[in-house]
Amino acid sequence: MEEKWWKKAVIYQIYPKSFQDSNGDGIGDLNGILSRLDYLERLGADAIWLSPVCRSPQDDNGYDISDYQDIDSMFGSIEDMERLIREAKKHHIGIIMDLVLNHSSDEHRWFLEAKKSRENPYHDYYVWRDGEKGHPPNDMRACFGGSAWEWCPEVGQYYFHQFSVKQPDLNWENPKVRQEIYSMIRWWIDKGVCGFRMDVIDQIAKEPDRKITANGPRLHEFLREMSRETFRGRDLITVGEAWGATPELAKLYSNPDDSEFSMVFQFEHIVLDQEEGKEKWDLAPLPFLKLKETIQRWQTELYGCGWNSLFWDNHDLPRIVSRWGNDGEYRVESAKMLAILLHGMQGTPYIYQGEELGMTNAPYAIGEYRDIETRNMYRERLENGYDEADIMASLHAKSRDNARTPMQWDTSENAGFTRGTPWIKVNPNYRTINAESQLHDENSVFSCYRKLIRLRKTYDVFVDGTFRLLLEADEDFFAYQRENTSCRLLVICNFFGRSRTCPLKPEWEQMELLLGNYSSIEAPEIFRPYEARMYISKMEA
Ligand code: TEU
Ligand code: CA
Repeated sequence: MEEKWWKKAVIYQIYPKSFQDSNGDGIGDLNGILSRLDYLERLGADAIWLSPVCRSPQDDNGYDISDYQDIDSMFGSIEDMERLIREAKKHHIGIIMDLVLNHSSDEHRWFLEAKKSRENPYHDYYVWRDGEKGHPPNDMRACFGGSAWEWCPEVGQYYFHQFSVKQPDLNWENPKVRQEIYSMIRWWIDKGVCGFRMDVIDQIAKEPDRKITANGPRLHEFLREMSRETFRGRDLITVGEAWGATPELAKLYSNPDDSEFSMVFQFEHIVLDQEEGKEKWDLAPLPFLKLKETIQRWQTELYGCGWNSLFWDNHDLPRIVSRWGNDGEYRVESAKMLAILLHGMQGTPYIYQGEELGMTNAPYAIGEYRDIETRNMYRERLENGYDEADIMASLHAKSRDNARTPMQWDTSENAGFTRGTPWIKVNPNYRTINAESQLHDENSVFSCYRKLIRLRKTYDVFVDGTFRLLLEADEDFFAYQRENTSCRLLVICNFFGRSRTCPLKPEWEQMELLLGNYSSIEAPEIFRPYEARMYISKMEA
């Protein structure tokens, strides 16, 4: 297994708007991140993925970019970015940029030109269709609600947008668009970034006349061209967001021949707790056996022919300790259990800001939410007659703002995030859940993550060991083992809040306890609520 640095690395995702404000305007910024590099180095992160900081009208919190080669003034300047890249390197941390290539902002100069006339040289940078006002080309819906077609009176045509009206889809069929994008990527590579996260990259080869968005026919042709023209052969990490990925497709995306990306974010495990064929708002209990089967399939099918990303959280997802752990009595134990379970697997682990503290969801009142997806869903579901209490229950469980409340640093006002008024309310539980109270506590969630990051660098079995699921039909335990020629790793997690006797005792008796989430073990065969243990044994040479 050839050595790529990102196979041993752990990536930390920062949502800049909510990480650390440095100038008192209530909005996180680049100089705020600069001031927290010591914290990130102490955790042991090898790189930080920054959600977009480029110039944007902020309709979708920066995922609507109006200038790919300038920093939005709310986050700082391009000089601040260059300094952050330099200083992060001194802390042995790389910077991964978030590239939003499926669409731009409607305030990007390309679109401002495009809508001037059908003959404008930039018109075909976007996806236009003739039609009559009030009669869109077809009934495709946008991800944030409403039609995916917006009437543009200036040219008497519709333009296509898979996301908000202010996020017109780029036309990847147009080679000029592709070349503009490749030159922008090379510009960022020359700035010294260590990699890229590619936003909804499986949707760029869209064919709206055939209602195709994800996995379009020319997708891998475009991805291979992009790789050849930009990051291929360089020691960069590239991770594509691919909601429609399957293990078969992931073998293309993460082919070790370097033809496309290092890996993708796939979401098959993420969508398990919603009603089949419905939306994420239509809540369903987590099918635990299906979760184990899904994760096992991804681990085994990519072994030796691809590479997994490992994550529970990101800026679009609710916080895992509230979602599949227990954010009440067993918050610390379950947060650590979920960390041990994930970080023992093969792949590159991603830690989302605050996950390393066991930060929780924030059940807000509707007026305290900021996210366009949340606001549109609330309005649409009310209009469609949903019960308001049910709507709020869905938002409390799944709103993206659960992940976007400010980072909880300490017990000072606004959790040390800002001395101004935060752009979104700080979760009131910051007085008990914050970094300052955990940094020097050996039993904290933070210390558990720090140990896991170091274990991944110490034992090759985390990187190249095989994966075998154990107790497949057990309704409480998620257990697996990893093995290579020199080591065996055994991870046993009680995924729920009932104490259980574990039938794997013969397995661990000759093994060394590497890490657990309870400070001591009285009766080894009893796994307490959310108890997790990682055992290791060295094979006879
Ligand atoms: O997300 C892609 C995407 O499909 C998600 O928005 C998902 O549909 C939604 O979160 C499920 O509730 C990427 C970015 O991660 C997201 O923040 C952006 O809003 C979106 O693309 C558009 O750029
Ligand atoms: Ca600021």
